[in-house]
Parts: sequence; C-alpha cells; structure tokens
Amino acid sequence: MTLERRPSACPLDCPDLCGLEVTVEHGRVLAVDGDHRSSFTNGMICGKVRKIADHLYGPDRLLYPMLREGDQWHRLGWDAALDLVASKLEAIRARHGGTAILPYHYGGSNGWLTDGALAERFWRRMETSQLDRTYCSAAATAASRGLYGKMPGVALEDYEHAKLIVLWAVNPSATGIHLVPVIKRARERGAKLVVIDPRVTPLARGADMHLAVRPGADLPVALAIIDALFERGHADKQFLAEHCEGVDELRHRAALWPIERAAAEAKISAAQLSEFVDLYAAASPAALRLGYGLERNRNGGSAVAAAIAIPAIANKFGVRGGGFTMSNSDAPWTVSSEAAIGTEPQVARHVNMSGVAEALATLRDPPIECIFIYNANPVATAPDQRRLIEQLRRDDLFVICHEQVWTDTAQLADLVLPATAFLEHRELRRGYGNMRMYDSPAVATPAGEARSNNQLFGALLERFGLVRPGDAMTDQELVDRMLAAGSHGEELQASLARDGIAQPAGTERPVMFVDSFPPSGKIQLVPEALDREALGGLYTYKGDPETEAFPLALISPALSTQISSMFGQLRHAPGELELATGDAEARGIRTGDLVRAWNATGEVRCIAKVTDVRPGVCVLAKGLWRKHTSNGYTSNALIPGAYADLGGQAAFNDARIQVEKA
Ligand SMILES: Nc1nc2c(c(=O)[nH]1)N[C@H]1C(S)=C(S)[C@@H](COP(=O)(O)OP(=O)(O)OC[C@H]3O[C@@H](n4cnc5c(=O)[nH]c(N)nc54)[C@H](O)[C@@H]3O)O[C@H]1N2
Ligand SMILES: Nc1nc2c(c(=O)[nH]1)N[C@H]1C(S)=C(S)[C@@H](COP(=O)(O)OP(=O)(O)OC[C@H]3O[C@@H](n4cnc5c(=O)[nH]c(N)nc54)[C@H](O)[C@@H]3O)O[C@H]1N2
Ligand code: SF4
Ligand SMILES: [Mo]
Repeated sequence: MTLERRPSACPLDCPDLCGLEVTVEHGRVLAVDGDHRSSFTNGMICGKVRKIADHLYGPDRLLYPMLREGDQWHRLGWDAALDLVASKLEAIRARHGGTAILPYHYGGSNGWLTDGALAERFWRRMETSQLDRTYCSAAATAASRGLYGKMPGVALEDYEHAKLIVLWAVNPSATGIHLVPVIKRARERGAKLVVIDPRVTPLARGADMHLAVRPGADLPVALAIIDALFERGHADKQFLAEHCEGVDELRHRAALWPIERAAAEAKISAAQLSEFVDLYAAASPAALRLGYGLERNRNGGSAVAAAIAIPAIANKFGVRGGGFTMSNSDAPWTVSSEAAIGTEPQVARHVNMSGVAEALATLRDPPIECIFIYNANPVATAPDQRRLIEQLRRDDLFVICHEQVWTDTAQLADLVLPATAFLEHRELRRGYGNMRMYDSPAVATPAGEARSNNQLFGALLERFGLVRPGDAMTDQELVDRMLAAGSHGEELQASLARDGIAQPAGTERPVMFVDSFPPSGKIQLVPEALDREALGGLYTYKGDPETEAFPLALISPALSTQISSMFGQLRHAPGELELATGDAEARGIRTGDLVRAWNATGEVRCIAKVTDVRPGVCVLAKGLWRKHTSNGYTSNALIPGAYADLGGQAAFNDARIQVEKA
C-alpha cells in the first residue's frame, strides 16, 4: 500500500485551526479531510484547504530559484541563489549598515516555525531595519491588551450557550466557518442574533436585528450603548467597583453620545439602537463576537476598546457563553518563538509595514536598497498599491521574494526563492479562535526545490557566520526550546508527542471572571498608554472623511475562497465592485457594467455589481490579484497609507472614493 493517511493541522490565517487528515501517495497530497481531534472543528473543513492540491501542484507553483534579467527569468541553483543573496546583503551592509535592508513579512502560514524563528534571529543579528507588523489586529490587540491584558475571551464552542449573540464587524460564514453551526444550535435553543455590519452578510440575512452602520462609525454606537446602559440602570455597580478602573472617565466620555446622536452619525435607526440596548441588558448569557471590520479605520482602536468595554459595564461575565471574543491568541499557557531565538540588541529603525510604499520612496540615511519579502504578498495586501508597485520596479532596489507561487509580488521581484507550503514542512501552531495547539509534521514531499523558511534562514545564518554556540537550529530544537520556556511545557510536549494536539487540562473553555481574569487584576477602561497614543485621547471620535468629490466609503472584506490573497491564482472570476441600488442608479450603473473607481490615491477599473450593501458604501474584496481587474489594480490602490488611532494599524476600510461608468 502506498496510500497513507497522515495527521496534520491547518495553520493558515483563520481562527479555526482545523485538524486534518491528509491522504498522501508517494509523498504527494491526494486529498485533505477534516479530522476529529478537536470537538470544535470536528471533521468539517473549508473548500480552500480541501482543494489545496491545486495550490501545491498547480501551474503557478514556484519550483526553483529564479533570477530576473531584464524581462527574462533564469533558473538558478540554490547555492548560486544563496551566494547572490549573501553578496547583495553584504555589499549593502558594507555601504550603509544593515538598516538599508528591510525584511518584509507577515504571518504566512502563521505557525511558530515559519513566522519568527530563524528568520527573526537572522534579521536581528544582521541589524537590519525592523518591520512593525500592522496589517491586522494591531489596533484590536492594543485595545484588548490595554483594557484586559492577556486574557482569553469566550471559547467559540460556548456560543452555543448564549441567549444573545452579537456579530459585530465579523463574517463567520467566510472567515471562521465553524462558528456558523454553533450559532445555528444556539438559535435552535432560542438565542437571538444581532449583526452590526454595513453589508447584509449571510448571517445578517436571517438575524433578529441588523444594524447596517456606516463604516468607521462603530465608536459612537458603542459609546451610546455604554451611555444608555448607565442611564437606564443596567450598569453593575458592584462589578465595576470590584473589577474595573476608569469607570467615571469612560462614563463621562460616553455621555457625549446619546442614542440619537450616535444613530445619526452611524446612519442607523435610533429606535433600533435603543431596542438593542434593552435586548442586551436583558439577555444572559450574552456573547459579543467582534471582528476585524471594527479596527480598520481612523477610529478603529477606540471602537474596539468601547465595544469590549460594553460587557464590563453590564457585567455579562461569570456565565458560560457570556462576555466577548476578539482574538483568543492570548492565553497564559501559550508559547512563542521568541523564547527559541534568544534576545538581541534593539534595532535603530522601525518601518511600519502598512506604510511600506512611502518608506521605500522617502526613507534616507540610509535609503532601503534591498527588501526581502516572505510570508506576505504586499502587492496584493498593502495599502497604496500604485506607489508600491512603482517602488518595487526601482532599479536601485533589490527585491527578494521567498514564495510558494508566482504572486503579484513575486512577479515584480529580482530574485525569487521557492518556499514550502504547510503540508511540506513541520509546523507548531495555536489558534486565535480555536484555542488548541497542534504539532504537524511534514506529510508531503516539497514540490520542486522548495525550501522552508527555517532552511533558508538557517543557511543564511551559516553563510554570514552568525550561528552561536547553543543556538537552537533544527525544527526539533526550536520546538523543544519554545515548549520548555512556556508554563505548561511538559504537559504540552507529552500530549503533542502522543496525539499531535494539546491544551492544558482545565483551560479548554474558560468562563470569563470565573476561570480567567485580567493578569493585572482589573479591567482598565481608559488605559493611560492608549489615552496618550490615540489622537485627542481614547474614545475621541474622528468624523467621516467623505468629501463631495469622494462620498462613497470603500470596504474590502474577506473572500470565502481565499485567505487574504492566498489561493488568488486559482480564482478566474473577475473582481466585482459592489454598490447599493440607489448609488448605482444615480450613476446609471448596472450589474455587469465596467466601472472606474478612483480617489487621490489611485484608480481601479472593474465590473460592477448592484447589491443590498448599505447606501453610500462600496465593496471590493480584499486579496484580489492584479489579474482580477481590467487595469491591474485592486482595492489596495484606493487605500492611502493612513493608520488607525492605535497600533499603527492599516486603515483598510477607511478610503473614500467616487465611481462612474467607464
Ligand atoms: N475565507 C477566509 N477566511 C479568513 C480570511 C480570508 O481572507 N478568507 N482572512 C483571515 C484574516 S487575515 C482575518 S484578519 C479574519 C478577518 O475576519 P473578519 O473579522 O470576519 O473580517 P472581514 O471579512 O475583513 O470583515 C468582517 C465584516 O466587517 C464588515 N465591516 C467592514 N468595515 C466595517 C465597519 O467599519 N464597521 C462594521 N461594523 N463592520 C465593518 C465587513 O462588511 C465584513 O462583513 O479572517 C480570517 N479568515
Ligand atoms: N484591501 C485590503 N487589504 C488587506 C486587508 C483588508 O481588509 N483590505 N486585510 C489585511 C489582512 S487582515 C491581512 S492578515 C493581510 C494579509 O496579508 P499577507 O500577509 O500578505 O497575506 P496573504 O495574502 O495570505 O499572503 C501570504 C503569502 O505568504 C505565502 N506563504 C505562506 N506560507 C509561507 C511560508 O511558510 N513561507 C513563505 N516564504 N511564504 C509563505 C503565501 O503563499 C502567500 O502568498 O492583508 C491585509 N490586506
Ligand atoms: S482555512 Fe480555516 S476552515 Fe479552512 S481548513 Fe484552515 S482552519 Fe479550517
Ligand atoms: Mo488578517
């Protein structure tokens, strides 16, 4: 028998972290199914990963190191490719110092062996510029850590017990599918569902209430809910006194936003918002599932902070299914790759990844002469796409890209290095929704000459003579160090060795304020550091940036068929710009028309689709590739390099545009 079934887990940037059973023949993946090691994912997986063989073995897979000469690509051996990398980096370092080199990376497949690990050690020892990673969750993490510290929220399984579920700026039907059957079961048991989203998402369609807020206006809505909870006597004074600091200050700031004023700003019904407050106050358990649509605008950090303060005011904790969930990546028992790589001197220069186009164009002393991209596809995912493409084409910038497939970014590189995909290398990973940890061995033979991140950066550490005695270098050594440094290392190690899955006993479904508490002891409702960081102070609302010339708000939610831009090579359908019926009619636009969407940052030409999105809002999905529009630009060409109020977070959902028939 050559057919084997091997256990693995999916480390892609998705909260669910499915256990997988992979059918392999002669090292080649034939089929991928869900396995039953986790009761949350329990055999169900998405179509993207079920069909991952199309990604692994498709015509766009990168198989060999390739060097560009003019318009031609030439195949190189790995030795020659590494020699070239070493000589380029060395020459730049000799001329300007390491800060002229910019490593550019995001989560990739998000595990601790591919994100961080030897790559991070290499960059620190080379003393390169350091990247601030702000694509995603930077504002939300700042807010949730500021208020609650590293504290896990409601386990997604426990939404089954809720009597009220609020999906706020989150679309689990695409971005975390295992919550959908949980919500269904809760509703069968009588739970009410409220959706707060400018779009009629699949779950909004059948919800008990849908508040179609104007993008970026969640902050006043959340503050109005807080104000009304106080005013209507639903604040739990005893809980607030015992567990919270900053109560009066928050109450004072929320008082600026009576229901009518907030509803007018968010362009929703004041009566509905008022009804929501009563519904929320009366329901127990009440669970808020908060998504990343909240954070990606000028008010994003404050909006997340205000939303997660709501369950504290009414004290919705203390019961299974009560409280909130933002990300569950913070748990006291979790491990990190940091422990395995050793501490290094602080670098002198930080570059915000969401401002990469500007940084490449304007940084001096020294300018960036080499950008080394891996675990990311910035041409498809960073703001200010037009300028970024211009910069990557510069003759005096050497672009290296370590990738699995010929992405839009790889196509603009000077040197491309083939990377393994998650079934082809080992990965250690914990979920940010599902809380379990998996150790997944490589189950398939790497395609072509693909090498893992640790193979690549391990080889570079050696070439530069940067390996030190006692360094963990192999995947096994790295995993051992990470686990040994965590609080439950032995228990996790034993469980991972036995089953490939682990979670310390008793940590599976913590009840907030029964099993889990803020590490500092109290919820900081107006944390000082955040209050200093946010312009005008935390919870200060910045008004809508619409202008007469650019009145339409553009948002770019996730596609069900991709993970950000990943798998975009497999999409053949063109990208569609969604408009509301009234906005389309006013412009004489019908579904199927070619339209031009533009603002001061860029222009996109693509097909229009008239939908039930709220008036004044356009949708063009995140993660589209250049081939999906008729002028080779995507939503990212319309997104300026502007940040949210906290964490340097990219304001992906804050662009204002105009649209006309092309
Ligand atoms: N299939 C699939 N799954 C994914 C991903 C993927 O690309 N595809 N991406 C993964 C990643 S990287 C992430 S970060 C998560 C993201 O998962 P989600 O948090 O669900 O993120 P989005 O789809 O970006 O946005 C969610 C919803 O927010 C709404 N929204 C946008 N702006 C606003 C606003 O200002 N206010 C309100 N109230 N709503 C708003 C959008 O209409 C959308 O329905 O999903 C992960 N899972
Ligand atoms: N317009 C718009 N843009 C957005 C957003 C938005 O809402 N709107 N959201 C943002 C969000 S939430 C996120 S998380 C970012 C994601 O932005 P990116 O981090 O750029 O994410 P992906 O598009 O998933 O690209 C990851 C790339 O890494 C590669 N990769 C995967 N595993 C490995 C590995 O082990 N090694 C190497 N070398 N490469 C690997 C994949 O093949 C893929 O091409 O996009 C952001 N961009
Ligand atoms: S992308 Fe999400 S739903 Fe799909 S297999 Fe991976 S963890 Fe599961
Ligand atoms: Mo993300």
